[in-house]
Amino acid sequence: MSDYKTLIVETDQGVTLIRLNRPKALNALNTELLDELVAALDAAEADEAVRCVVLTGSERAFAAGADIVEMSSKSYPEMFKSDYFTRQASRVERFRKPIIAAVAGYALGGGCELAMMCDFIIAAETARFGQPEINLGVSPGIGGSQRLTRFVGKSKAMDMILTARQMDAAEAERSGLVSRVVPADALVEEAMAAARKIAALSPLAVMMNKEMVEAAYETTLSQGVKLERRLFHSLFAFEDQKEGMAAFTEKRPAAFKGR
Ligand code: DAK
Repeated sequence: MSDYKTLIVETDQGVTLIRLNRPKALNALNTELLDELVAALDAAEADEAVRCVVLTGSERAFAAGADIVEMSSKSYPEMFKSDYFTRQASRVERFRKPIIAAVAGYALGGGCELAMMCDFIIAAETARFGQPEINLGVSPGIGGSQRLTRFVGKSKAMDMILTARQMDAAEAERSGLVSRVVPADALVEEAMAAARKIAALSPLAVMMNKEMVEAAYETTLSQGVKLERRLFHSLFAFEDQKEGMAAFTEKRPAAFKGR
C-alpha cells in the first residue's frame, strides 16, 4: 500500500498495480494525479523487483479525461509556459518496463490517451473509448490525434475526434485498439495474469522486445527490421539467453536472472 492521495499502488509477485483513484471526478486527470503517477512510475522503474506495471481505474471509469475544472480557467500563456502535462505524458512514454492498461468504463479524452500510451490495453466489456474534446471547443492534447489514428485508421479516428462518437469494447477490439476484451469482473485479474507472465521472463529480453515494437511506430520498415536484428544479436550477450535456451533443451523451466 502507499501514501498517494489520488492513486492506490500495490506491488506483488513482480507486478505493480496502479489504480487511479479520484472516484468523485471519474478519475479525471489533474496535475496532482499525474504528478503522483510520475512518482509511482519512477519508483517502479527504480525497483529491480518490479518487472511489469498494470494501470487501471474503477469499474465506472478508467479516466473520463483531463480535469475540465482544473483546465477551464487556464490562459494560453499559462498552458504554454507550464507546458501543461508534457512532463507527465513523457514519463509514461519513456517508461522502459511493460505497462498494461486495464480499462473498464469510460476512457475519454486524456483517459483514452493515457491508455494508448501504455504498451497494450485489456478492456472490460463495459469499456468505452472516445476523444470528445471537440465538445469543449478544444482537441486531443496528449497524443490522441496521432495514436488513435495509427491504431484504428484515419476514418474511425476522424469519426471519433470530429463527432465525439465513443467506441465500445467490441468495436475497439475489432479495430485493433485493444488486445482483448474480458468480463468486467475478471479485468484486473486477467491483466495481472498477463503481467505475472511477463514478470517471470527475462527482464532484459522484455525491455528489448518492447523497444523494437515501439520502433515500428517511429521508423521506416527497413530501419525497424535492422534495429530488430541488432537487438536480437545483442540478446546473445546476456546470461538470460543462455539460460532460456539451456532450459528448453534440458526440458525444465528457465530461471531468468536479468543478467
Ligand atoms: N473533468 C472533471 N470532472 C469530471 C470529468 C472531467 N473530465 N468527467 C466527469 N467529471 C465529474 C463530473 O463533473 C461529475 O462531478 P459532480 O458533478 O458529481 O461534482 C462526476 O465526475 C460524475 O460525472 P457525471 O455526473 O457527468 O456522470 P455521468 O455518468 O452522467 O457521465 C461522462 C459520465 C463521462 C459521460 C461525463 O461525465 C462526461 O462527459 N465527462 C467529460 C468527458 C470529457 O469531455 N472528457 C474530455 C476532457 S478534455 C493537454 C492534455 C490533455 C488534454 C488536453 C490538453 N495538453 C498537454 C495541452 C485532454 C483534454 C481532455 O481530456
